[in-house]
Amino acid sequence: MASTSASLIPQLLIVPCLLLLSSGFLYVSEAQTPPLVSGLSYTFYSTSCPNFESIVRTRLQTEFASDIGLAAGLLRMHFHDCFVQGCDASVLLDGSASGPSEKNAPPNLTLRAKAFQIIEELRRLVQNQCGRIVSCADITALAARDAVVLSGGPNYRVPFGRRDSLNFATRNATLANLPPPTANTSAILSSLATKNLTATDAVALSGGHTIGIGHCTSFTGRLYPTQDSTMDQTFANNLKITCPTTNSTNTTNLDIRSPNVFDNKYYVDLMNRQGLFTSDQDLYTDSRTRSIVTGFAVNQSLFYEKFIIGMLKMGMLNVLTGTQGEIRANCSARNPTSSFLSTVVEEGLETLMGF
Ligand code: HEM
Ligand SMILES: *[C@@H]1O[C@H](CO)[C@@H](O)[C@H](O)[C@H]1NC(C)=O
Ligand SMILES: *[C@@H]1O[C@H](CO)[C@@H](O)[C@H](O)[C@H]1NC(C)=O
Ligand SMILES: *[C@@H]1O[C@H](CO)[C@@H](O)[C@H](O)[C@H]1NC(C)=O
Ligand SMILES: *[C@@H]1O[C@H](CO)[C@@H](O)[C@H](O)[C@H]1NC(C)=O
Ligand SMILES: *[C@@H]1O[C@H](CO)[C@@H](O)[C@H](O)[C@H]1NC(C)=O
Ligand SMILES: *[C@@H]1O[C@H](CO)[C@@H](O)[C@H](O)[C@H]1NC(C)=O
Ligand SMILES: *[C@@H]1O[C@H](CO)[C@@H](O)[C@H](O)[C@H]1NC(C)=O
Ligand SMILES: CC(=O)N[C@@H]1CO[C@H](CO)[C@@H](O)[C@@H]1O
Repeated sequence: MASTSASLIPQLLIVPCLLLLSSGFLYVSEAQTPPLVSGLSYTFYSTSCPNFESIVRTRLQTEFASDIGLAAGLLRMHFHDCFVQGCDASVLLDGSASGPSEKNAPPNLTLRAKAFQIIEELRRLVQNQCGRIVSCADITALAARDAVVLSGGPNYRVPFGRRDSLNFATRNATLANLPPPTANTSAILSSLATKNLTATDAVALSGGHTIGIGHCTSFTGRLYPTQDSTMDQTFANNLKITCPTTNSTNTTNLDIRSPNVFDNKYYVDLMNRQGLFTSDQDLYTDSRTRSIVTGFAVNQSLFYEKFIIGMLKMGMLNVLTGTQGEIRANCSARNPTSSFLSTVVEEGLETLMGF
């Protein structure tokens, strides 16, 4: 009996320590964390919606249990949102008669339809509990983080306080801001440089392709009419079976080694000439980024650290804060023209009663 309880004590001590480790945020030191844009904060909803993170996490656990592919859809959604016009949920707005929306521009054609529905479902759950306090842009940023974590990737804290745009981005803005999969490293680096993202950020963020799928049309230019010389032959042969024609509607995994796990295998793929897109494989071909790829391939912790830094920077691109934009009551639509009542709901009754 005495020995049992004696051995129990260290166990009780160890368990919370392990929990702390696994739920902790070990990958990025305080010093490396990019400074927060004014208006964003790690405690933004801690009194106004303390359960925000747990509501989202619980729901996504359920969703991913039935379709882990959704995690990839949600991660990509945040990327597209942030790159086009800023992380303002503009990607979620349905098109209007005034022009084609971001949702309808080619790069977005493959954003999983289900991912839009999930964001809206999360909004409903969160706003049912907290009121119209939490923005669709923040939900999108948090869902991306949880997609990473629940796919086995690193945890990190997400700053909140983003507000939702009043307008959607045009088709032209979308095309101008999202590099195509046919882009070489020069094009990727200069595109990301316009967002103040470095070569390390570019390589780390491309590691998002450690999960998810691509359509044949995104890479058959590397197979036909002539095969890209930087592609492994067996890999190419298999892709030709999946995509017998350039217009095949099939899809294939972005990371052949561990397609549903958020790990560093994407970089191992690149070193083995098994990257799917030109934009991926050229990161290993190009001398400016090759050593970064190799560094991530041999050190997953290093990848995680740089990925988090990249995600934090990306997640702060051109955000709306304070009284800019609005908090949407429906992620796919701008709020009906601001009425006195909706202002009261959003600003809180306290403000009104203060008069
Ligand atoms: C660097 C430039 C990038 C290019 C050129 C690019 C291009 C693409 C393309 C063409 C697809 C496949 C679309 C399809 O054929 O269905 C895709 C999928 C994906 N991308 Fe990227 N991407 C880039 C950066 C990123 C970033 C920064 C992230 C997130 C951190 C990301 C995450 C994803 C994910 C998770 C998928 C899979 C989506 C799914 O399975 O539904 N990508 N990307
Ligand atoms: C969009 O881009 C196309 C091609 O570059 C151009 O012809 C068109 O005028 C642009 N449309 C708008 C609304 O800027
Ligand atoms: C990269 O692509 C651009 C076109 O987007 C092209 O002008 C340039 O020559 C390419 N660079 C290399 C090194 O292939
Ligand atoms: C990049 O940094 C410059 C200088 O700090 C800033 O003026 C610019 O707005 C930044 N660009 C983006 C897209 O954040
Ligand atoms: C889809 O891929 C399978 C093999 O994975 C192939 O047999 C089939 O022909 C492809 N279908 C189309 C429409 O390309
Ligand atoms: C693809 O194109 C070929 C002709 O090039 C056509 O016969 C076939 O029906 C097309 N398939 C799809 C899925 O569009
Ligand atoms: C891997 O990267 C981490 C994070 O930067 C670093 O602390 C560690 O020393 C690296 N490990 C090796 C074996 O280089
Ligand atoms: C949200 O907005 C979209 C686009 O206007 C609309 O189709 C949908 O019915 C709205 N959802 C709700 C719950 O009002
Ligand atoms: C896809 C598209 O055209 N636009 C958005 C983007 O995602 C899904 C997939 O097709 C569509 O249902 C939605 O209309």
